[in-house]
Amino acid sequence: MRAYAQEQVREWADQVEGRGYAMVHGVLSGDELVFLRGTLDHVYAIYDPERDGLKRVPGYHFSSNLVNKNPFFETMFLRSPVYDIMRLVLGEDCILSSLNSFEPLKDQGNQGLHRDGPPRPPEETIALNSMWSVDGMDRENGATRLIPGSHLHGEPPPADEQGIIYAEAPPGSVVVTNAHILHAASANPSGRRRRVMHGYFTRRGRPQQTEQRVFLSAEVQSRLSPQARRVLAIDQEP
Ligand SMILES: O=C(O)CCC(=O)C(=O)O
Repeated sequence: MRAYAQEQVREWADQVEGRGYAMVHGVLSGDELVFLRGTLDHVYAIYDPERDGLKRVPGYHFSSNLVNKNPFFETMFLRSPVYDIMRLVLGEDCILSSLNSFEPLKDQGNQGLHRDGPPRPPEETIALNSMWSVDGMDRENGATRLIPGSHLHGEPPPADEQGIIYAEAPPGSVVVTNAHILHAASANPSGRRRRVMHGYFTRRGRPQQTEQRVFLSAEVQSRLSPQARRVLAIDQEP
């Protein structure tokens, strides 16, 4: 696995706290992207809201509970430098809240700006998201848009979306965001594929969006590493 200099990881963590996002290139290899395209299409096709914990999202390909879907996802969330950034901002013992995948379909996807959770408390960031780009995202296929710095106040989204930028992310890159930032998926007028996985982390002690102990099968739980069990909060309350 690729090693990253501590100073570089620190710089990304500072960006996530300062402007609210960091862009990390080359986290997934070309072979992994080929594998993920096929695997995610299979996962979308067999999605079961009852088993996987969240309703379908009309206008999108969607799956929650990815850790339960393929051994690849049982370690992906521990990968450097994404997990290192999470630990720097959220504490060594931070946990994975959910691992989902989300893709706006042609002419769909124009979400309203929102925060993932409450405004940021003055004392500390509670949660970070990581968006793992499988096909690449740009302005024509529904890139995430966000307002840099908006995690530092609790004001509602501006109607004119002033200050918006598009997180254009080539295949294999990961956009790490402060979960308190105003952001949204954009419309996908081109209909080009835009598969993205969302690895959402939070501080230990906070509830998980997917309570992993409940939603992971006995078979998956039996083969998790001790580190993965800790980060998924399998053996204790989150
Ligand atoms: O995938 C994206 O571009 C953002 C999705 C999002 O913000 C959400 O579903 O809450």
